[in-house]
Amino acid sequence: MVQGQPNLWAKSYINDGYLMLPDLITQEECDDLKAEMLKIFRGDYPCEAIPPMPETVSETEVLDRIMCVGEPHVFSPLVRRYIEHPKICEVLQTIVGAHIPFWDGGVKCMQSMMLSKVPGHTGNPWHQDEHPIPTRDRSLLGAWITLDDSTIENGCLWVLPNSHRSGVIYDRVPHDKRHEFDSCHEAVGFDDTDEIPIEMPAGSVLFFNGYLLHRSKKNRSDTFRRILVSHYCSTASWLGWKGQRNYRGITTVAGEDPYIEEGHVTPNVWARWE
Ligand SMILES: O=C(O)CCC(=O)C(=O)O
Repeated sequence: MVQGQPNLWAKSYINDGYLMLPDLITQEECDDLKAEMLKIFRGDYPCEAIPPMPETVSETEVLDRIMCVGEPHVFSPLVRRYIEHPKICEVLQTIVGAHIPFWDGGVKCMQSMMLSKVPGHTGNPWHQDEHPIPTRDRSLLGAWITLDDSTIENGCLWVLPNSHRSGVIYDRVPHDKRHEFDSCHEAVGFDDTDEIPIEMPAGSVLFFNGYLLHRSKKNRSDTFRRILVSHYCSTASWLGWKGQRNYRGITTVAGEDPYIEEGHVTPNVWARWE
């Protein structure tokens, strides 16, 4: 674990493919985000993808009905604040493109997601985030904020150390492990015996590279494992994503946007129900 030493953040991130920093988010901030998550999942914001539920429904019932909400920052000013959180941006400006010669420190966010992971919810099988979201310079990074203590029992992230190094993308296929993982396809073709769990206290942030193989397992505890994860890359990278030559549903969080003349689009909010 590296803390308070920006010169070591980049070294550690490049070498290991991930960097875990505790205490970036205060307990109070975690509580604010958890309260906002409840509103979002209950359907308090007018949004076609998330039909409203009555206010009388319990927190567990609200969080149980949806596994993941995509792009909540579009309608939630509070979530929007966290994709631009000053402490997170300080780290991003140091590590996102640290491997790229002459990188100017520019960082853009192209996606946010909130996962509820109540007891009994399944995990997410092996994958690399650059598989669906390819950058041109291997700069994709996930910033995974845990709002609860994230443990092996409640379904923390597992990573395969060094798997980001080769630059190889492993293809994803349907799997038959629905007792453990959700319906997303699973990356295959590598040896996963060296995987390690990343247990994290609430308020910690895991920064991980888009080529790093990672997964999470089923929540077998009686506690929630709520998270907000946002994905970023260098501002200079075109984003050939969602059928676009250079996807423009982005928020610049550090530096200048060299493609500003291409304008912006508003990301579509979505929800994954199983
Ligand atoms: O939080 C999880 O269980 C999975 C998150 C993930 O795989 C990701 O953010 O890429």
